Amino acid sequence: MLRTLMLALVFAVCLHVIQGHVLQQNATQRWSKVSHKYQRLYRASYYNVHDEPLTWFEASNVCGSEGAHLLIINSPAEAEAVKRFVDPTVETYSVGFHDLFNEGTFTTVQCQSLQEAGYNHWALLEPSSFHNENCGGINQQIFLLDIVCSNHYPFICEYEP
Ligand SMILES: [Ca+2]
Ligand SMILES: [Ca+2]
Repeated sequence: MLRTLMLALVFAVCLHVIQGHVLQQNATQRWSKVSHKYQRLYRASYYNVHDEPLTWFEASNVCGSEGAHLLIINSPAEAEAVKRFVDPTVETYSVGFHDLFNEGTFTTVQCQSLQEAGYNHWALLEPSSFHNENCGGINQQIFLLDIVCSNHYPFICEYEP
């Protein structure tokens, strides 16, 4: 039941993106209230690192409440910008991809494949579990990890105007 609700939520985030415009205006309003917490680091994107560890779903909700989404890395250059920005002692951050819809097929929270998004650099031996690790994370080198969705990690939100 809980899993179904969570999947519905993630799917709603997908739709949110697809529906675009009107909802985007709401997102802009939400973001403007917390924009002072965001830094522009790479191209047009702004980033906010949350140090308080939350589950992946909670993290996704927090980013949504800020009019943003969990970080989607779209290029090695964006990964490099993120690397310079985050706390280098944190081993894992939650970011915006998962394989909740289709086991083993990882998609971003904007429903693109990792290849389409533009960054598909997995850490060594990752993805490591096809059954218990359905959410996305990054390590200190900003390589991708699959992580347990209910584990608590710091996370990064991204806002794209
Ligand atoms: Ca991005
Ligand atoms: Ca893993």
